[in-house]
Amino acid sequence: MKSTKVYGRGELKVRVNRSLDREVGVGRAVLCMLKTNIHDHGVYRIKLKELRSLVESLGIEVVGEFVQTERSPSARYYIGSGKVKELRKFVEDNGVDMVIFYNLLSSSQKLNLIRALGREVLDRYEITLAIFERRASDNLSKLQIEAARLNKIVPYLKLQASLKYRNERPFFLSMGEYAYHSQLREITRRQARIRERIEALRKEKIEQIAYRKGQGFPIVCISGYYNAGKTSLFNALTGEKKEVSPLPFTTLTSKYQRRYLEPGLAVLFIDTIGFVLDLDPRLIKSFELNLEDMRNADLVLLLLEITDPILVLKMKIREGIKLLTEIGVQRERIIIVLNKIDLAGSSPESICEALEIERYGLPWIMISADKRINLEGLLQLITERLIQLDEKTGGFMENAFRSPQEDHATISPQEKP
Ligand SMILES: Nc1nc2c(ncn2[C@@H]2O[C@H](COP(=O)(O)OP(=O)(O)OP(=O)(O)O)[C@@H](O)[C@H]2O)c(=O)[nH]1
Ligand SMILES: [Mg+2]
Repeated sequence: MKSTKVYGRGELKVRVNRSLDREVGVGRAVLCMLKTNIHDHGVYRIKLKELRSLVESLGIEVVGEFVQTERSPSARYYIGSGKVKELRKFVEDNGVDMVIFYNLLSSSQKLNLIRALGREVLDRYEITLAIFERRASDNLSKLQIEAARLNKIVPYLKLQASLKYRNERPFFLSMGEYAYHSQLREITRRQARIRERIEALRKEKIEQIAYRKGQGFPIVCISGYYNAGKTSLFNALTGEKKEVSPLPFTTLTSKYQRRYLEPGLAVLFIDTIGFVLDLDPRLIKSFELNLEDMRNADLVLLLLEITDPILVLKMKIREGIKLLTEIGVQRERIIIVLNKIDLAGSSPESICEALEIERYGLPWIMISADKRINLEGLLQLITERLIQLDEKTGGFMENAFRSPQEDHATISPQEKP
C-alpha cells in the first residue's frame, strides 16, 4: 500500500475532537460510498438508503449521493482522488456542510478527506454513535456510548497531534504539545474509569442472568432490526408501556418483564437494542452487555418488517441469523417473526413465498404487534418450541410451570424494568 501521509503540519480547519452530538445534527450532507463488489447492482442501494434514513433521523438534510465502484479502497481517501475532486466541486457548489461515508474510515483517511474537501467528514460508525447519544437516557447506555466514542477519538487525536507537533520539538516539548499530552492522559484515565464501571455493571448483569436462569423460567429475547417493532411486541405481550417510536434505536438498554403463556407457564420476555445492516463489530463490542441477553436466552425472536422489499428482507434474515449465531445463539433457538402484517396488503402469504422462508429451516410466523394480530399464534409457537427444546436439552423449564400466586415471591427487584 502507498503512504497515506498527504497532509502537512499546521492547524486543521475542522476540529474533529468535539462531541459527536454537537458535531452532527444540523446542516446539509452528501452521502458517499465505495462499492467494492462490482457485481452488486442492488444491495448497495439498500445500504445507502438505510444510511440516508439514519442521517435524516438526526435532522440532517441529504442533498446528494456519490457512489464509486472500485475493487479495493484507496489508502489515502478511501475513494479515488478523481472522485474526491468531483466531490469537492459538488460540496462547494451546493453549500454542503458535511460528507458522510457509508464505509468505515481510518483516522488518516478521515484527516485527508477533511483537508481535501474542507468540510466535516463522518462515517457510518460516527452517525450511529451520534444517534445512540441522542437516545441514551440511562447510565449504562451513556457509558457504553462514551467508551465507543473515546475509542474512535483517541487514535484520531494522536494522528492529529503527531502531524501538528512533529516539527515543533527541537529539544523539548512545545507548550501546545504539553497541553495535548495532558488532554490525552485525561482521556486515557477517563477510558480506564469507564471500563471499570462497565466491567462492574457487566458482573452485575451476569449475576442477574444467573439469578434468572436459576429461577428456571424460560427466557425469550425479542431481537431484530431497529424499528421492526420489538418494543411494540414486548408491550403487547407483557402489558408494559415502554417507549415506542419510528425513530431508530429508541431502545438502547434491555427491558425485562414476566408473562404467563398459558395457565401456569411463565416466561421472561426481554426487549433489546436493534441491529443495523452491516453492523460494525466495534459497535457490537461496545453494546456487549445487551448481547448477553440474547446469548443467554432460551429462545430468540428475530423480528422483521414484512413491509420491507423482498431483497431487503432476505438480506436482513440472512444477516440477522448470522449475527445471532456469531453472538452465540444456537440456530435452533431462533424463531423468525414477520411483523406489521397489517400493512402487508391482502396477501402476506405471497410475500413469504417470494421470500422462500422455508429455506431457512426455522420456525416462522406473521403477526402485527400494533394491531395485536396473531399474537396468540406467536405465544403458541413459543410454547411449543420451548417444550421441544426442553425435551431435547433437559430441564431448563423446571420452574416454568408455576401458579401466578406463587410468582410474587420470586420476582427479583432487578428484573423490574
Ligand atoms: N403498522 C404497524 N406499525 C407497527 C407495528 N409494530 C410496530 N409498529 C410501529 O413501528 C415503529 C417502531 O416500533 P418500535 O416498537 O419502537 O420498534 P423497535 O424495534 O422497538 O425499535 P428500536 O427500539 O428503535 O430498535 C413505531 O412507529 C410503531 O408504532 C405493527 O404491527 N404495525
Ligand atoms: Mg424499541
